[in-house]
This record gives sequence, structure tokens and C-alpha cells, in this order.
Amino acid sequence: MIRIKTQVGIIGAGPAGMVLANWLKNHGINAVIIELRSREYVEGRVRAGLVEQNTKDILKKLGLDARMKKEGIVHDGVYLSFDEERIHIPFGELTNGRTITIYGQQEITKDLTDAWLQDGGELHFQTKATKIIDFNTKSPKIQFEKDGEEGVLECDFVAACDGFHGIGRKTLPKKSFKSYDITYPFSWLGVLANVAPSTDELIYAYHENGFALHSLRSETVSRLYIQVDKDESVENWSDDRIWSELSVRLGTPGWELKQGPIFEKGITPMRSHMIDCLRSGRLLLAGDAAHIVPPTGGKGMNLAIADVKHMVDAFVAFYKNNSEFLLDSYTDNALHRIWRAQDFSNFMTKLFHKQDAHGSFTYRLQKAKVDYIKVSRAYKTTIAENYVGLPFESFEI
Ligand code: RFL
Ligand code: PHB
Repeated sequence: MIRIKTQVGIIGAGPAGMVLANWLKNHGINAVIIELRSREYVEGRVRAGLVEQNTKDILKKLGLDARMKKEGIVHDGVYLSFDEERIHIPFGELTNGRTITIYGQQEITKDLTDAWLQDGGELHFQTKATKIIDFNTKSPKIQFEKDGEEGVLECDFVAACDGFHGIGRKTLPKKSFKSYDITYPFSWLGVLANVAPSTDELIYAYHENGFALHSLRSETVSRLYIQVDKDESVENWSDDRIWSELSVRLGTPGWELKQGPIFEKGITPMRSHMIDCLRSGRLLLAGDAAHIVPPTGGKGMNLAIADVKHMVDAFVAFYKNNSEFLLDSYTDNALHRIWRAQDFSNFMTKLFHKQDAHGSFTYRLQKAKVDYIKVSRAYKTTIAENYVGLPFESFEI
């Protein structure tokens, strides 16, 4: 039996778990992380790319933004395309200089993991947390399995940063929360291609064939997504078919989509999921463990890191000031921002996806919104401030 002891036991080495561990270290609070997958798997997982202003500020404060500053690409605006006509939303002038940066989630995770391990931090890969016990006492425990051996991590608090399929949410007492779910009747087919981006800023597009998004990873790698049927399989999408649909859906007069070899293809279901309680006793949840947003607003990873900010505040108040006040308000502080992001992600999803026949009432409502965005600085500002992420002060209760 392996026995480990720490102050905060963290399950999951995704963005939530790794930001939490590094941030606690800065405050002199000890943590140990348990991660189900191998380091190669976690660092190779292709996911988010859009990094909000708040997330950038947090990584900077932790001194972990050097590579992101060098390799990430700062965007001061975004294009919204509807029926082949583009509107530009300039972030800087609408949000007092706030911007987003395009930098892969797996690169952030890599930077955070390197920093943690270089300083001698304890992180157990290929170790499965099997049960969280005694979280209503002062010494909760995470039971785990590593290399066929059983172990226990004894701690003061358990931070479940273990994503949608983890054990954190399943451990919360059933009666302690209400859950909310939407499953959208479509999915995203996402590709990475070795080709220079055909745009200087992201393009979100509604087209009568369905949604498309042009994002990027670098000057030589493009990241693109298209709306496909909910149960679609990648085998039905040859590279030629993908490029031709992308060209049509993202198209606008006088613009051409550059094509290149696709080296990664994957389908992501679109769902919103939410629970309204993120803590039970000494068990606290953060990130995808507690909420899923459809990726149309680029919010999932950013929200996970925002939850962690509130968690760190709560742990610091506990260890340094002997106060449980912020532990008690953790759920409320986090939920405020989560609901805002749920709304914005749902708004972007409904605005740009084909939900009903082209020309239907639903389409007309989508078009009415876009026609209004075109002429209204107020509406553009609403989109810009949600897209770059509202400052933490906006959510103080
Ligand atoms: P993660 O990243 O899922 O990490 C959870 C970790 O917990 C581990 N785990 C366990 N470990 C030990 N024992 C167990 N029993 C365990 N069970 C699970 C897992 O192996 C894993 O390593 O959750 P976290 O940290 O909350 O981070 C959330 C983000 O990963 C997610 O919200 C984003 O990727 C969402 N997302 C986007 N978010 C953004 O902010 N901006 C974007 O541009 C953006 N684009 C996206 C996205 C997600 C996408 N997909 C694939 C779902 C684009 C896509 C296509
Ligand atoms: C990405 O670059 O992967 C990305 C960007 C914006 C989104 C979703 C994903 O809304």
C-alpha cells in the first residue's frame, strides 16, 4: 500500500489541476497531483486554443507565460460571417485593450507540468483515483491505483480537477446539487492542417450548409471546424470534402481558403452541462468536472482556470488567515461566471449553427440578430467583452 500525505490532493493534470498546483506552490501550500493518463497522452491531447485575457493575466502572474508570449498569437478582434458577409468585432477599442491569444491548451499544460516537475513537484501519471472518502471530516483521502498497487493520498482538501468523466462529480452527494443538460443535435468535426491560416483573425461563420470556424495554431498550422450531424463519423469526411465545405461555408467575395495536408481529425459532440454546487465539505470541484460548455465561445479551459482562481483564494484564506469564508462562498463566486459563460456559449452556438431549414423562422431570428450586430456598437461591445472574458471584478458579489 502506497501512502502519501499533502495539504491539497489534486485529481487531474489538465489545465485546472496544473494551474492550481503551481499557484498553491507560490503561496507555500503543498499539493500532490494524481493523473490517470500518461504524460505523453495529456500533452498530446488536442483541445482548446483560445486563451482569454484573464487566463493570460493569471499565467503572467505565475511567471509561466514566457513561451505563450513568444509563440502565442495575440488577436485584437474576430470576424463573424453570415451568409457570406463578414462583420469585424474589434476587441481592443470595445473592451479597453483586452485581447485573446491563440496558444494550444496542450502547450499550456506542458509549460505548467514542466514548471511543476522542475521544482520537484509530485505528480503521479498513469495513476487512477478510484474513490474519495472522508470528505466531511478534516482528513479526506483519495484512494488510487498505480502500477497494480493500491494507494491512499491523505490531505486537508481534495480538488477534483478530473474533467467530465472523473470521479469528483460522481462523489458529490446526489441531493446536494441540481444538474442541467443540453445536448445539441450536431457535432464539430475539427481538423489541424499544415497550411498557413487564410485569415488574420478567427472567423465564425453561419452558412446554409452549416457552421464553420477558422482558427489557427501558428503561422504554418491552421485549426478548422465544421458543423456535422450529431452521430457523424470521420470516415465519411475525406480531406477533399472537408476543404470544399470549409471553402463554401467560410467564403466571402474576393477571399480564398488555402488548403494543405490535414494531420489530425476528430469529432466533438456539442453539449452544455452544469451542476449548481461545486463543494461538499472538503471536496471542491473545478473545470470540466463541474461544467461543460459547447466550444463555440472558446470558454471551457478559461472557465476551468477561473474556477481555480476562486479555489486558490479560498485555500489561501484558510491556510493564512484561518478563515473558511471563501470556502463557503466558493460555489457562489464560481457559479456567477460559469452561468455567464454558459449563456454566451449557448448564444454563439445558436447564432452560428444551422438549427432548422435555411429561411425558417429560426434562421430569420439568427439573421435579425446579425443585422443588428452590424449596426450596433452596444451589441458588438457585448460580444467583445464576453469573448475576451469579463474581468474578475465584474463578478464580485
Ligand atoms: P481536463 O482537461 O479534461 O483534465 C482532466 C484530467 O483529469 C484526468 N482524470 C483523472 N485522473 C486521475 N484519476 C481519475 N479517476 C481521473 N479521471 C480523469 C484526465 O485524464 C484529465 O487529464 O479538464 P480541465 O482541467 O477542467 O480543463 C477543461 C478543458 O480541457 C476544456 O474545458 C477545454 O478543452 C474546452 N475547449 C476550449 N476551451 C477554451 O477555453 N478555449 C477553447 O478554444 C476551447 N476549444 C475545447 C475547445 C474543447 C474541445 N474538445 C475536444 C472537447 C475545442 C474542442 C474541440
Ligand atoms: C480553437 O482554436 O481550437 C478554438 C478557437 C475558438 C473556439 C473554439 C476552438 O471557439
